[in-house]
Amino acid sequence: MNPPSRKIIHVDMDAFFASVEIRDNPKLKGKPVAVGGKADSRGVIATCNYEARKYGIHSAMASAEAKRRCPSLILIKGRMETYREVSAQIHQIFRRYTDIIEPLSLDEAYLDVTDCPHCRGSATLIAEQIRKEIFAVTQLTASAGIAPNKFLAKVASDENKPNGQCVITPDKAADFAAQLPLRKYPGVGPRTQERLAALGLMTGADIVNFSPTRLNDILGKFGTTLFERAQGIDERPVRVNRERKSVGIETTLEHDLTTTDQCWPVLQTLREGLQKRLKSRPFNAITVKLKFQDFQITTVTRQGNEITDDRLHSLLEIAFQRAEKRRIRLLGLSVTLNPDTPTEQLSLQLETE
Ligand code: TTP
Ligand code: MG
Repeated sequence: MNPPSRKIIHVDMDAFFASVEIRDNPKLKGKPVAVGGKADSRGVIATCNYEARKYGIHSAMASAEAKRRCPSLILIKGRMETYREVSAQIHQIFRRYTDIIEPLSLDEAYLDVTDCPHCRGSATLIAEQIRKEIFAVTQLTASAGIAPNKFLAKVASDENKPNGQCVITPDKAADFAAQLPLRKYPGVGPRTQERLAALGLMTGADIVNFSPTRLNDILGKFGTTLFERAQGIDERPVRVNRERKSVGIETTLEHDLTTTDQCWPVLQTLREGLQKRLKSRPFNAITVKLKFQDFQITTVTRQGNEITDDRLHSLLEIAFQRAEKRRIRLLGLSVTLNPDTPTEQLSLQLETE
């Protein structure tokens, strides 16, 4: 017997940081606005409004490049505190409908409303109502995807952005995944997409008709996941408190680095800073993060409760191998705290100043 179909909603605020800034300063309305670091200090764009997106500006683009594309761009530093407050407000609204909430970031969450009695159990109406309440409370718009699983709900929430929603009923799940271009599959970045395109694989349907074994050879474990997703399948539950608490520190480098020897002293400094921040709280895993000149990010994580030179070196080596001749523009170091440790959560970092 098949388990009963689930009802999952993915809610995602529209141009979140930028929308908050425009709400609080209506003079910005209708103008291209971005939130991010300064153009003259290697800052990057965290996000921008839809007017700015018309110029090709997007998250993670260098602010200097964004300014080149749109000289009239209004660049704002950002107010994390306020974004956190709004995030708390929307979560309060979510909780009126379900306790099964999995936050993905400040402005995004999955909700499992399978057993929600509101709106006669219609997830479509629940999503509509949630978006209305969000607007009433925050004057900000959200988009939503409604589907039988997380993967489809996430993709669906992008379909009618901004201020829209999209429903994928269980009977349409397979067809929807089949026609979906692979670049829209979460987890398929530009590089993976290129590798798949080189094999003639462009859509979900192409994946379904491809050999799962070969897919696994090419993409490892993700190959198996992708094969499932391409059929519209995703059994992952909505996990409450999914975020594993971590504490980290990172630095955008003054000048790009090209060797591990150059990275090593920076990593040492990060370790000192992290240890200060940690105040001897116990942890069980260590992560090194590199951002390359093209803004691609890679992370390597190893189990461990101590940041020894050896461990740090090997993490750096592994991460660095993925550079493939690209220069390093940012280095980060973080640890995953043991469960039940009181924490302050690692927040989305704006790379300002
Ligand atoms: P997103 O939901 O990815 O983007 P968005 O809400 O700005 O726009 P969209 O309408 O397309 O959903 O991210 C939410 C917020 O997280 C975003 O406003 C800024 C922040 N953010 C970063 O700080 N760095 C990043 O690289 C990304 C992608 C987002
Ligand atoms: Mg968003």
